[in-house]
Amino acid sequence: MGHLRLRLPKIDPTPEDAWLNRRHFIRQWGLGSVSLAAGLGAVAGSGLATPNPSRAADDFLKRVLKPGLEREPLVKHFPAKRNDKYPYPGDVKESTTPFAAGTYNNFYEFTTSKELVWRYAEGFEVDPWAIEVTGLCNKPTKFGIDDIFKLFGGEQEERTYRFRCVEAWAMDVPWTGFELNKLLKAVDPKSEAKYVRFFTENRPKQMPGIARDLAGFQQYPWPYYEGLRMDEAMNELTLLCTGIYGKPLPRQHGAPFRLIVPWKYGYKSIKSIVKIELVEKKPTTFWESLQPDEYPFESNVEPTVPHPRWSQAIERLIPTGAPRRTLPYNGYGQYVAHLYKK
Ligand SMILES: Nc1nc2c(c(=O)[nH]1)N[C@H]1C(S)=C(S)[C@@H](COP(=O)(O)O)O[C@H]1N2
Ligand SMILES: [Mo]
Repeated sequence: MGHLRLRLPKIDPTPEDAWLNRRHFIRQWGLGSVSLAAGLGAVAGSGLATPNPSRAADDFLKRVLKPGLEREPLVKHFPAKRNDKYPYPGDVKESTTPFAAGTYNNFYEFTTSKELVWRYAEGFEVDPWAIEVTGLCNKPTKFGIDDIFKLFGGEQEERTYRFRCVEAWAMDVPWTGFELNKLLKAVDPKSEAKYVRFFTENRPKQMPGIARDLAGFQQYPWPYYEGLRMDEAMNELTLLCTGIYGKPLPRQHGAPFRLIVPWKYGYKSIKSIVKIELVEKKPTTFWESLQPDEYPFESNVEPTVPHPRWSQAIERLIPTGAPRRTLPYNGYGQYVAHLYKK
């Protein structure tokens, strides 16, 4: 993405996700072979002589997927009740993406190496935390973690959505969260509020990607910021997401609170949100400000509109790399196509 030229798909063979069936993954993506056992040993610190590799893999998984929020009584809100009204659409019968998603992340505040985000984010403090909701509303409010769970914890659901990155990889994961419209209604938006802006935390001391850019590596306009139209933000599909796989979000997935907008490319689903602002005029976004022709404000998933540098017709599932057809609106047209009728 962005100024860095993006190679597609960008998979660096690193030991960190060796607990996956890495060889299969690598073969599928045409990147040669790598030793699974050596990789696992490097991670678990026990080398090839690991007496019980499955236990090592298990411990590794626990470390990788460590929830950001762990204290009582918040954790009692997990797992949330399942909502199967929105099963992931499409023509392929995969099960949910196995935990692979936690070692393949985009979160540029930490690093541009997808396989390493989870590790760079391990020291990121997510409790205490607050989301300030401000701008064109009658009741601007700063919601702390406890406020959010007290007000909306009971409204949490688990939904498995298809998730599609603009880089043409995709996953199916069960998110936990509640509809963003509930939070927005709580601040009583004014009628002039036509757009919603979102901002990620900006904490260079704990975000090495930002620190590196402050030292002159890239001219990214931190903090990361995104935007939606008001009607997109109010749509039933749009989640303020608090968890994945039935537990609070791990840091690499955007703990403690991130957006999920399943019919748009992944960069719209902004992570670790600290501020939401209701505005009248169409705002710009982080990626749009860098490359408007590649990452426009709307950015709905659309197979017939290629990215300037690659086709969007096919996507590849992590972790296998299995191809499948991209669907218009990522398969969610019945819920959102009406928003875009001209
Ligand atoms: N703050 C912030 N949010 C972000 C990003 C980011 O770099 N910073 N990357 C985006 C992109 S490009 C994608 S594909 C998704 C990835 O979410 P995941 O790591 O939970 O799969 O997060 C999005 N949200
Ligand atoms: Mo993405």
